[in-house]
Amino acid sequence: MTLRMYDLAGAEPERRFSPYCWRIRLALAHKKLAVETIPWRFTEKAEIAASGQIFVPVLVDGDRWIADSWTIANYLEDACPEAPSLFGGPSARSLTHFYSSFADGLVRAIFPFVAVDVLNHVADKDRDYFRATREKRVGTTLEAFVADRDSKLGPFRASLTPLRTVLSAQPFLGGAQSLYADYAVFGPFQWARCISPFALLEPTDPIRLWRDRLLDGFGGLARAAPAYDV
Ligand SMILES: N[C@@H](CCC(=O)N[C@@H](CS)C(=O)NCC(=O)O)C(=O)O
Repeated sequence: MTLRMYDLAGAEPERRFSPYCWRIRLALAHKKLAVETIPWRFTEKAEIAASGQIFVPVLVDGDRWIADSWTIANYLEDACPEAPSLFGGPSARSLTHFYSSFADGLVRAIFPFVAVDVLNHVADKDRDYFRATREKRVGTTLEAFVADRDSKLGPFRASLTPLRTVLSAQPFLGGAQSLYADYAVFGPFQWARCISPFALLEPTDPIRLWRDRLLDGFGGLARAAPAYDV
């Protein structure tokens, strides 16, 4: 397989910060697949037009263009059955869909903390697009949206209790080893640390310790990315 992946980048080409792309970076590593990542900016829609949609990640396998992280994860699982399973079996695949969807919700839950930090890292040519699309979505300016983020931190951390309970009892959501469920939930936390100095998690939080284990996975793949030490 010769794989390429369009991967969201900021003003600095090496600052890769999409929560959805990070899931797939780790999924590819789990499957022991090499990939060429192509830095992509929000406004470069023409570059991924062959995928028939406007979001990354987009994986290109020969003449196949595959979009949407959940679709890509399933594609990798089916295309490489001999490599370590991303899901751990058919029932686990169905259960993992929930983790993927839960992680999408985490992206929405974290955005009120990092919205302006994202804006500050996007490429110049993306700034107007990012601000306009996101302000339309949240119904206010990005600055107003994050203004009271300190007061939202306690409720956010409390909302993570189910995740914390499980990760206090076992090293990974997958058990002794990480699986795609881990990569899906890791993505939003990696997104946040790649673009924001705001500490979402306390240093001793079992969720942070789990996140750090994933940062160290695959030879420190995710830790090597430009990011803040939070
Ligand atoms: N459901 C998609 C969501 C992907 C997504 O929202 N990607 C963002 C980057 S984090 C994007 O490409 N946004 C382009 C835009 O907002 O125009 C997936 O799971 O891959």
